[in-house]
Order: sequence, then structure tokens, then C-alpha cells
Amino acid sequence: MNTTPTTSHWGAFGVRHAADGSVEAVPHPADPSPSPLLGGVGGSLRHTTRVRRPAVRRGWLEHGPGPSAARGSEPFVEVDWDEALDLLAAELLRVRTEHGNRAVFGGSYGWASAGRFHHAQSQLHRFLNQYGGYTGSRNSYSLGTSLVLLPHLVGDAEAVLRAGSSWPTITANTGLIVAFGGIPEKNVYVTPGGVTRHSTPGHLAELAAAGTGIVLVGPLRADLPEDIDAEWLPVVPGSDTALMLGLAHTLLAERLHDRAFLDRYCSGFDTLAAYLDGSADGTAKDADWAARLCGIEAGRIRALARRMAAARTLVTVTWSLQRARYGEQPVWAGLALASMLGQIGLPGGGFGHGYGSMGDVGDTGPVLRLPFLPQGQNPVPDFIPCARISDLLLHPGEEFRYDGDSYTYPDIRLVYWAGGNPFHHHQDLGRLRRAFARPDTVVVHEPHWTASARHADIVLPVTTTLEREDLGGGRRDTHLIAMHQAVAPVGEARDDYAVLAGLAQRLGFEKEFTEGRSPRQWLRHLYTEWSSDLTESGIAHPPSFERFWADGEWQLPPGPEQHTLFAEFRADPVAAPLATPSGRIELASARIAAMQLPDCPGHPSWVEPEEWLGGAAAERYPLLLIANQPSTRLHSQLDTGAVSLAAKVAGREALQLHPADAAARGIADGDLLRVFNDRGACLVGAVLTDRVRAGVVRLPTGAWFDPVPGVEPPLCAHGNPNALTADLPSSRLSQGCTGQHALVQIERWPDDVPPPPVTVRHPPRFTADPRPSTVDRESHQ
Ligand SMILES: Nc1nc2c(c(=O)[nH]1)N[C@H]1C(S)=C(S)[C@@H](COP(=O)(O)OP(=O)(O)OC[C@H]3O[C@@H](n4cnc5c(=O)[nH]c(N)nc54)[C@H](O)[C@@H]3O)O[C@H]1N2
Ligand SMILES: Nc1nc2c(c(=O)[nH]1)N[C@H]1C(S)=C(S)[C@@H](COP(=O)(O)OP(=O)(O)OC[C@H]3O[C@@H](n4cnc5c(=O)[nH]c(N)nc54)[C@H](O)[C@@H]3O)O[C@H]1N2
Ligand SMILES: [Mo]
Repeated sequence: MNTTPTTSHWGAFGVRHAADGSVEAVPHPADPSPSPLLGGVGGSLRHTTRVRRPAVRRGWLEHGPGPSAARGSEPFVEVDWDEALDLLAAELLRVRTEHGNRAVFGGSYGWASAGRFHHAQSQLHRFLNQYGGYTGSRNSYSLGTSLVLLPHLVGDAEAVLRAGSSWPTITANTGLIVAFGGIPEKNVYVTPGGVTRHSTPGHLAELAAAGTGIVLVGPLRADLPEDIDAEWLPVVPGSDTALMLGLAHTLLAERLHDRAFLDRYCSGFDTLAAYLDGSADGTAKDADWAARLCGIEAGRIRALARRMAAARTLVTVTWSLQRARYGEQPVWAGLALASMLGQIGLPGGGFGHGYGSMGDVGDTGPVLRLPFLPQGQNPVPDFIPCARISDLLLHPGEEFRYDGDSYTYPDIRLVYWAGGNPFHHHQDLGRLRRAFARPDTVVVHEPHWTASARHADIVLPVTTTLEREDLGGGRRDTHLIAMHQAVAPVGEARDDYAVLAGLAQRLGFEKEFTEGRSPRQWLRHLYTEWSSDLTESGIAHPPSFERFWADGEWQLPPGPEQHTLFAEFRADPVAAPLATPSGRIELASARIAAMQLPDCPGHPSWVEPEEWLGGAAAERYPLLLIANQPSTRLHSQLDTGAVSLAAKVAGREALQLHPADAAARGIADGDLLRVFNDRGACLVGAVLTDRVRAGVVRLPTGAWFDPVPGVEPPLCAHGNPNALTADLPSSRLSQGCTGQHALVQIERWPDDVPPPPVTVRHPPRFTADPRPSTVDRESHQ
């Protein structure tokens, strides 16, 4: 092989070196469908936005730690590594002594990079545990709602999320897929930790070739490949629960539901039925009722319900539906709909969650635990559900509800982030800025000058995967990859591990942290432990570390091709009960009902969101923004690469809108637009398409947040939709992220006003060291 082996969240690849020193990402030879994101790797590696030296915010250096509204606007002072680590170690000691470990927020949510040893959060959490603990965060932005809800419904969220029916079982057996949120191909190139063979695009092509009936329920036609001849129901965003209830009502009213299945495998159906037929609250949730809310005609709803009852039907719900206000409801209602069809546990039928959300859902790779870095135990019990970061920083001492219990937000003095970009991922970035003004110190490890790095006090430059060695592989991957170092570290970048080892040394626990191992020694150690476990348990016989490293990869034992979610439970619900109070699928939950949460009732219910096209707020802000995953990058990663840059319009992130909505505002293709609501505004470039529902606009996440200085509420010159989204939880059950939807208005940017430039593709401002004792220090302007 004349390329250097490596892997990434968008797949395994080889690094090829060009004569001019640049690098190119070459697809892995075993990958049938390499990710388009590979084209973004070369350009972002040494982009001018790489953090080249440790940097400290001027005001922090001058006045010491303390709350500051200047975060995000003040220039930085570059310092050498020893000074940066001395300053940070002293601050970690101060905070621990004066405020205790719970005053350190180390949740550090984010995707970081592939690689089992250098995984940034694993490294940081191991370090902070040894430091005495930290306030952590739970769950994910991806699945914050379902991870809390599903255990109540089926006992185990992982069962649904990691053991969904396999694609080969679906393509062989399914007659009809009703896909709420579609099966977006753009998303399946991504799997956390990486994948060597992207198999889902091939399965989507099989579905197209087989002519399997597919109904796309969603506002964007692009959520299903165009070559699949699907029925498209362009539902009003946020109203899927109403549509599902209307379908369920039709099944009930026409006696198309499987009473025997409901009796044997489910509990709570009578409660749901009383809600559906209106005996509980006086309103029948019939197809006419649903049609008024979801924008799909009643006749089509009834016809679809009959078609579903007549076929082997799979009901799928993308993760996006739960990333919205009351996001529990469409997941629960989708499961209830599939239960009424009675096909859960039968090949090709039942329920699925996340087909088209992530590459490994439905994949047939083996489920093997890969080598991992032990993190130890966190002695501090405090945590937040991860999407409550602004509430945590703004409301110390306040109570919050989570999964039936009450907790209190600790008073955070130091925020430590490695491997995530909260100024990409969090909602209402104007509010997040106010929240980030509160702590004494904000520390960020970053390869790039992201918006989060720009809002920090201490920024430490770290390597990317190409600049270090690692072991790589993802859930259901077919290979373990020997990630060889491809290039020298950029600037003065160090590995997260080296940075934390340097701090541990200053804090007196270096031996504990490093265990005396170099990175290569860690890789050998983790690999060897893992490989002897596999050998002892008879699962497989991996080669020696030396062999594996020289080969560049090792092919893992294959997983089963055919798999049906809940097949064992279906075969014998007494011998293989679900871990719910009833042992069955809970279509009504006494536990959730007992929590008495108006925002999450005890059975699937229509709860009207504050911001949707059918509500009063749409009179002022009449367009529903879908802020979904980008097709041209991974979140904010690779936004400076060629693939992402090529898709910008008018120099900004592209916003898709329907020609009718454009005409009503005098907007033409390629125009510069301002999208706004009460929370903020963005500049974007217009792309007109009739593949979005009228009244809906799409602006994907991940354009680097670029707030125009001094403008409040924030105006992002680049088009990050989180300048517009609301910082509200899905409900007080789960406290999940709700970034997918926001109501907005749009106008053309006037021709005679020069638009604010995009500045975020340049490094921030640097300045001379302001401290009097160091007047003759070098400045790096
Ligand atoms: N409006 C809206 N917002 C959303 C969503 C939505 O649907 N709508 N989706 C949400 C979802 S599902 C998610 S998962 C989040 C994603 O949010 P994040 O995971 O925070 O997004 P990334 O851009 O992947 O951020 C990872 C950061 O880690 C850095 N990094 C990479 N490798 C390393 C490393 O080795 N060390 C260190 N220290 N840093 C590294 C990268 O440069 C990057 O800045 O966004 C959420 N935000
Ligand atoms: N290329 C690429 N792939 C990715 C990622 C990435 O950043 N880039 N991120 C990865 C991550 S971390 C995650 S968690 C997954 C996320 O997986 P998802 O959350 O499922 O992905 P999204 O693209 O945000 O949303 C999927 C589709 O749902 C539709 N949708 C939105 N609101 C509604 C609604 O109210 N009703 C209906 N019926 N449909 C609606 C949107 O049209 C959208 O395209 O994607 C993963 N895949
Ligand atoms: Mo995610």
C-alpha cells in the first residue's frame, strides 16, 4: 500500500502524499460506497484556522480568572507551552481548593475524532477523574430524548438503537416502509468511530431496484434517494404525532389492529384506545382531526392505514423527530402504531429508529467491543443532561427535573472542553454567549479556531488523527484499523494525551495518568489486552500487535446477516420479557404518568409545539426552519474543506426554500438573504427548490458561527442555524436537544448595503502580552 492507513467518523481511508506536501484522502479498497466527505480532509488539515500555538485571552492574562462578557471578542496572546500549562495547572488547583471539584464542568460533549486511544473525551474524563472529579453530562445531542424515553417503553434503549432489524432482513421481507423523516442517504456515510465498508447506500439501491413500497413522511424530498419511487407525504414539521395518531385511529375504527398481539405483548393499549377514540378527552383522533394538523388529506391517511395493515410493514422514525419539542411523542406514537399492526418481532415488520440517521443502524457488522482507554470513576455525582449547558451556567443552584427526579445545577467556575464545539452544537447561541460569560475560566483543546475556541480563555492546540498514531474502528465496523501517523503535527500542536500528561505532572499525578506509557506503548497495551480477551473467550484470534500494525488493519469476525428486532421477545414473551414494569411494550406508562409532566403525558399524545406552522407564533415568523445534519461535512468538522466550501452560496451557507416562498419575497436563486427571529439572525445564500414543502426552509448545521461584533441579538455572517433555534428541552422527562426546528422570517439583503464579511475562516486577532513584567516579550501579530 502506498498510502498511510487511517480511519475517521466518515470511514476508513488512506492518506496519499502529493509532491507539493499536500495530502489526499483515498477511499479504502474494501469500501463499496466511500463518503463524499473524504474530499474535505486535505484542505482542512493545514488550513489557516489551525491553532498553531497555545493562546490566552488578553483580559484573562491581564486581570486573572473571572466572569467576562469579553469572551468571544477580545484578542488572544500567544504563549509558550510551559507557560500555558503552568497557568492552567494553577487555575485547576485554585478552583478545586476554593470551590471544590463540582465547580469544574468537564462534560465536554462532542464528536472529537475517530481513534480509540486519543479519543478526546476519554482522555479528558480520565484526567479529570484523577484530578478528583467534575460535573459531567449525560446522553447525547443525537438521542437525548429517546435514550431516556425508550427504557420506559421497551426496557432498553440500546436494544432498539443498536440491535435494529438488519438491512438484509428488511430488503428480503419488508413490503412497505413508512419512513417518518425518510431514510436520508447523506447521513449514512457517518458512524461514530468509523466504518470500513459503508453498506447502507447499497441497501438503499437494492430497495430502489426491488421496488419496495416506501412512503416518505417528511418536509424534504431529499430525505429519500430520488431514484426510489416513493409516495411523498410532505407533512407539516412537528406534526408527525398527529399523523401517527390519525393512522392509529383508522386502524382501530376499522378493526385493522392486531388485538391478539396487543393483549400478549403490550400493556396500556386500552388507555391509548380511549385517547384515540375520544372517550378520554372528547376528541377523536381520527383522520380528519389529524389532517387539520399535519397537512395531509384525511383520505390519504385512511388509505395509508389500510395499506399498512395489508402488508408486511416497517415503521421507521429518524432521530431528528425526537430532536424537537415534545420529541418523545413521535417515537412513542410510532412504536404504538407498529404495535397495533402486530408485526413487531416478525422479519421485515415492526419498528425501527434511526435508519438513515447513522450508518450503523441496520448494518450487519459484528457487535464487538473494541479496545478502549479506561477512564476510572468520577467521584462527583453532579451532572446535566448534555443540552442543558446554558441553564447550568446561567442558573446555579436552580432545580431541574430529569427522568422523574429533581437535581440541582452546581455553581460552575471552570469549563473544560476537548473534542466538542458547543458554539456549533448548542441552541440559541446568543444565550450560550451570555452563559459562557459566567464562569471564571474556559479552557478549550482544539485543532481549529472554532467559535468555541474563540470563546475560551485558554486555547491549547491539539493534533488531528493524521498527526498521531491510534487504533480505529466503529460500532459494527468490519475492520480494526492501524491508524499510522501521516504527517508531522501542525504548528506546535500536541496530542490531547500529551497536554493532559503535562498538566497531570504539574498537579502531581502524572504516573497515574500515563502509567509510564508512551502513546505507542498504550496502543500495544490496549490492543494486547483486547486481543487476549477475544482469544480467551473463543471469539477470535487477532494477530500480534506487530503483525497488525505492519498490515495496517485486521478484519474482524463477521456479524449475522439476518436479524429481527425483538424476535426473541416475540417468540416467547414469558421467557424473554422486556425490562419494563409489565415485561411488555408499554403503550401507556404508569411510571411516566406518575411524574405528572404536562410536557410528557403517560401515553403517546398530541402536544402542540410553540413553534410550528400551525400555531400562533407562525403569524410573525411564517417559515419553519429545518436545521438538519449537513451533507457536506460532519457537524462543524471539515467546514473549511473543499466539499463544504464548494456548496456555499453568496459566500455563505446555502438555505433551501420553495420557489413560492421565494417569489413572495422577491428572492432569486443565489441571492444573499437574512434569516431572522427574536433570538438572532443569519446571512445565507438562496437555493430555490420544489423538493422542500412550501413554508419550510432548510439550513443545515455546521457553518462556523461568525457573530458580527457588537450586534445583539447575534447576526451570524456565515449561516449557523443555532443563532436562530430556541434553547428549550424536548420535555422535563428527558431534557433532550430540540435544535431541529425554529420559526423564522426571511428577507433579501438590500443591494445597496455592504454585507458583513465572513471572518471565521481567518484566525482570530492576536495581540502583545499586556502584562507589565513581560514588556519585552515577542508579540505575534
Ligand atoms: N440546530 C441543531 N443543532 C444541532 C443538531 C441539530 O439537528 N440541529 N444536531 C446535534 C447533534 S445530533 C450533534 S451530535 C451535535 C454535534 O456537535 P459536536 O460534536 O460538538 O460537533 P463537531 O463539529 O463534530 O465538534 C467536534 C469538535 O472537536 C474537534 N476535534 C476533532 N478532533 C479532535 C481531537 O482529537 N481533540 C480535540 N481536542 N478536538 C478535536 C473538532 O475540530 C470540532 O471542533 O450537534 C447538535 N446540534
Ligand atoms: N453527512 C453527515 N451525516 C451525519 C452527520 C453529519 O453531520 N453529516 N451527523 C450524524 C449525527 S451526529 C447524527 S445524530 C445523525 C442525525 O440523524 P437525524 O437526526 O435523523 O438527521 P437529520 O439530517 O438532522 O434529520 C433527518 C431528516 O428529518 C427530517 N425532519 C426534520 N423535522 C421533521 C419533522 O418534524 N417531521 C418529519 N417527518 N421529518 C422531519 C429532515 O427533513 C431531515 O433531513 O446524523 C449523522 N450523520
Ligand atoms: Mo448527533
